[in-house]
Parts: sequence; structure tokens; C-alpha cells
Amino acid sequence: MANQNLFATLRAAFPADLERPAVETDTGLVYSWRDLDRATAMVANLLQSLDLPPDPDGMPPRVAVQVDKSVEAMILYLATLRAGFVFLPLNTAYQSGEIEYFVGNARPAVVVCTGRNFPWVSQIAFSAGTRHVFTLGDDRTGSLLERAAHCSDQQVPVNCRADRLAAIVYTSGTTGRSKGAMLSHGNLTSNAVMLKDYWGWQPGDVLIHALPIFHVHGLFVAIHGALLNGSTMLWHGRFDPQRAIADLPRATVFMGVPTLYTRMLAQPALDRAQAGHMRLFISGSAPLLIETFNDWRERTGHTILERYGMSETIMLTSNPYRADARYGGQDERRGGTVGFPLPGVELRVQDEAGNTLPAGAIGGIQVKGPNVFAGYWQMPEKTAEEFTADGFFRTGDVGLQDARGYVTIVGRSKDMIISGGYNVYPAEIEGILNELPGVLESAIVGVPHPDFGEVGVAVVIPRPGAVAPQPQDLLETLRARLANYKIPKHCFVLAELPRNTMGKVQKNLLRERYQDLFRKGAA
Ligand code: MLC
Ligand code: AMP
Repeated sequence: MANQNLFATLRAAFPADLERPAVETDTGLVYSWRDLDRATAMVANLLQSLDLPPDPDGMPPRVAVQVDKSVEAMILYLATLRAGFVFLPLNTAYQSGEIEYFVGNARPAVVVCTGRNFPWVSQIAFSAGTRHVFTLGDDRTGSLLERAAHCSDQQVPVNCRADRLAAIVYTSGTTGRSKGAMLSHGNLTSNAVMLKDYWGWQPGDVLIHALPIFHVHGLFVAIHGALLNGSTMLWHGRFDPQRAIADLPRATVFMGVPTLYTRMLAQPALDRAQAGHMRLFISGSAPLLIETFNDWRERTGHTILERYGMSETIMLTSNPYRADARYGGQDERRGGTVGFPLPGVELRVQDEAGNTLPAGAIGGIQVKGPNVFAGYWQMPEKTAEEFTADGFFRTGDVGLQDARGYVTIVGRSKDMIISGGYNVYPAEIEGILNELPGVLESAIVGVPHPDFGEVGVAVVIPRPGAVAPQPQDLLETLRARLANYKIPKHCFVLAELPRNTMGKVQKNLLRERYQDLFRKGAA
């Protein structure tokens, strides 16, 4: 049986001429395919030399990584796959309380962090029993590379089966703490191989990589796509709309969350000539407004291809790249929809009683396929809750599939805000606010925002008789405890929350009340 290690599949797709550029960075560095091969071998050898034992139940050791975006951070990801260990990416915005939870929950054998965060991250890691903490800067500094420099640049990718765990991606829950979605080599490989065909990757494609690499979109969809096609990546350390537009004439593929598209549209330099060399613009992770879809077509002549996915499933649906007989030959990218279930993905819409609904009816979206994760890390009861008896995963998204097969997402049954492509869970923030002195209760709701699509607004009710808390103080306290994108963009202190006759907080009324708070010109 061939090796099912994802790295082996990616490596087999490297071009024959390893001296060609694989990555060109916005700081002027060029990495050849040979550089990627050698560097991933060296880091894989370093990880293997640590003699990390598997868990008693056979789970491979985890490598938890909270570092700034860099090519070396990508190399660390690929090396972890290569060595047969489990990659655990962590958003750089996470604060100590959040990191403490992830490290305590996943019990990584290795933690890699930035030099500036080493004092507190290493303390958390060592207290949780992690034996190895390395540093990695975005300027090729740190103990990880220093140690790897002494390792051989030859390494045979660890032989593994498709169901071997490759990555754990934490996604927050509506209640309780974050859950680690366990993705296997088979989940990642099947999705990547299918997308290469579906999105028509072709020789000569060049990808602008401008997304963070600690979530599914930038880490898996973008990187796997380029590597599997032997395509050069133009690597942007952080998204800068001017730089992205300036690179369009050298590129053919761009992937972004909707905020990236609206920020580029705000630049006068974006026009048809500048985008003339491009083949494909892909959007996902959050709803793309029809205005953005239309404005983009008008300004650039390109129709954005919107797709839909999740940490638990990687990519699920996509608008067509070209007419495909399997989908009735449709080639229209329809704004406001997320397209067809991808090849191999079964998708159905069910009501709460578990009846599968006909075309056009709105209900809960459920999915099944080789891309769907095995379950949540050490949370069998949460896993069982999210799967139906016949093995479909409940996405928590609400939508419909029309008679032609196009899927439209109309809402979410999960109480979640998507802000600039990041998920924010109200329960996590409310839980902190409710514990603060002077606070009786609170509610976080998502409202429209011109830049981030949606942002959180906090409504706080003071405890009777206590000194009413000041909104700025509450926000400051949250800032010290949570990743910055989770901080509500506004805080109101009110006398009471609207409730229905059952006593349930009516978040819909709060959303209505504040829906114009950030409308252009109203903020
Ligand atoms: C930054 N800020 C945000 C924010 N990003 N606020 C709300 N939502 C966000 N997403 C705030 C910071 O808190 C800070 O506020 C200020 O903006 C400046 O921070 P920054 O880091 O300099 O911001 P910027 O670089 O402009 O980042 C914006 C962004 C970034 C849109 C480029 O958020 C981003 O890269 N988003 C992409 C997320 C992504 O990759 N999602 C994929 C998930 S995978 P202050 O007050 O502290 O100054 C997934 C599955 C799938 O969903 O289908 O793909
Ligand atoms: P995450 O948990 O970060 O993987 O986020 C997954 C969620 O992002 C999905 O459950 C959807 O709610 C949302 N999402 C992803 N792509 C789209 C899209 N194209 N349109 C609307 N929502 C999306």
C-alpha cells in the first residue's frame, strides 16, 4: 500500500526542476523547491530525534505552534506531517488564558512560539508537562532552526495510513470550551487532490498567499493547492491591499476572506488591466455580500468563485470553475450562493425532527465525505452530538439547496459571529463578562460592519446596587484576556435585556436595535 502521508503526496508533485522558485516573499527572499525539501527534512529529523513517545492509546505526539507568519512556519507544518506528528496551529492573537486551555487540552509534546512570547508560553507549556519548547521568529531566528541546522537534509516521510491523525484545529463551541477537530492525512489529501481538479489548477499558476496560516483557509486550502500543483507562491507576511494589487500581474490565483476583497476594492489601483493576468479569485470563510461580488466583477471583469468550508470538514461546496457534467453542466458562479457540494461530498438539508427536506426548503446543513473529520479531540460525547445516526456531520449552518443543486447559506443555528473571517463565540465572551464585579449579565450579538462583515457588540446589565461598570473598563478587561478580534467593537450598559415570555434573551431584538451602528456614515 502506497504511503498515505500527505507530505509524500505533496512532495511527489514538486516539479522535476527543484531549482525553480517555490516561494517568493514580500521581503525579497526566494525559496526553491529544493530549499523546501531540504528544510522540511531537517526540521522533521529534529522532531524525530526528540524521541517523542506516542500516547498510551497510540495517538501520535502533537506539535503546537503559535508563531508569526513566515515560510519557516509553513516548513514546520510540512515537517510535522513528514515526521508523522500532529500539527496544532494557534492564532497569534491568542492570550495566555486561551493558550493555557489549548496546551492543557491537547498536551503537546512540542510547543513552538515566538521569542517574545517565550517567557509566558514556555511557563504554560512546562507546567502542562510539555518537554520541548522552541522559538521561531518571522526573520529565520530562534532555537528551532538553530537546532535543525545540525540535522540531516535527507528524510524518508513516515509511512502512514490515511486515517492517521495529521492536525488538530481548535474551533470554539456554542457552550463550553473550544473543541479540537481531528483531521487525518486522508481528510486533507482527499480534499486537496479533489480541489486541484475542481478549480482547474494548471501549469504556470502562481498563487498570492496573503492569509494567516493558523486556520484552514491559509494553511490547508491555499498551501496544499499551490504545492500540489507545483505552483510558486507569492508570500505576503500580512495582508496589505496595495501589495496584493501590485502582485496581481505576476499571479493567477488569489484566495481571500470577504474583508480582503472589500479592502482591495477600496483601492483606486484595482482595475481590469491590473487584474488582467489573473485566472481565478476565490472567496470563503464568511458570507460574501452580493455588492462585493458585483463590484468586483464590474471593476476587474472577474467573477469571484465563492466556496464554503469548515475546520471540521475543510472544503464542502464550491461554485463551479467551469461547466462540469457531474453538476448538470452549469458553469455559472452565482453570487449569494456557495455553489455545489464538491465531488465526494454528500450534502443534505434536514429539519429539526430529522426529516430530509426537498429542494428550496431551509434547514440544517449536514455533510458526509472523505474530507469530514473523525471527531473532536478527547470529547466523544461532543462528537456523538454533532453526528447523526447515519454518519452525517451537523454543520450548524442553516441553508437550502435549490433544484439545480446550488447551496445557499442563510444563517447559523450556532450562536457564532464571523468577523473578518474569524469565528467569535458569544458564550466565551459573555462567560468572562458575567464574572466581572458589578455585572449581572450580558449578551454579545453580531451586527453588520463595512470592513469585517460582522462584528460583536456587548450589552451589559449592571448588578442592582453595585456601581455600574464603565464600558471602556469592561472592554479593557476583555482585551487582557482574549484574542483582539474577539473584543466587541462597542459596549452598551443597559437596565435590562429583552426577554421572551419563556425568559430567553431575545438576541434578534438586540441585533435589530444595533444593526445600523456601523453602517457607512453612521459609525
Ligand atoms: C483584526 N481586527 C479584527 C479582525 N482582524 N477585528 C475583528 N475581526 C477581525 N477579523 C482588529 C484587531 O483587533 C485590531 O484592533 C485591529 O483590527 C488591527 O489589527 P490587525 O491585526 O493589524 O488587523 P489586520 O491586519 O487589518 O487584519 C484584518 C484581516 C485579518 C482581515 C486581514 O483579520 C485576517 O487575516 N482575516 C482572515 C481570517 C482567516 O484567515 N480566516 C479563515 C478561517 S478558516 P485593536 O482595537 O486591537 O487595534 C474558515 C474555514 C473556511 O473559516 O471556510 O475557510
Ligand atoms: P471555522 O470553524 O473557522 O472553520 O468556520 C466555519 C464556518 O464559516 C462555517 O460553519 C460557516 O458558518 C462559515 N463559512 C465558511 N465559508 C462560508 C461562506 N462562503 N459563506 C458563509 N459562511 C461561510
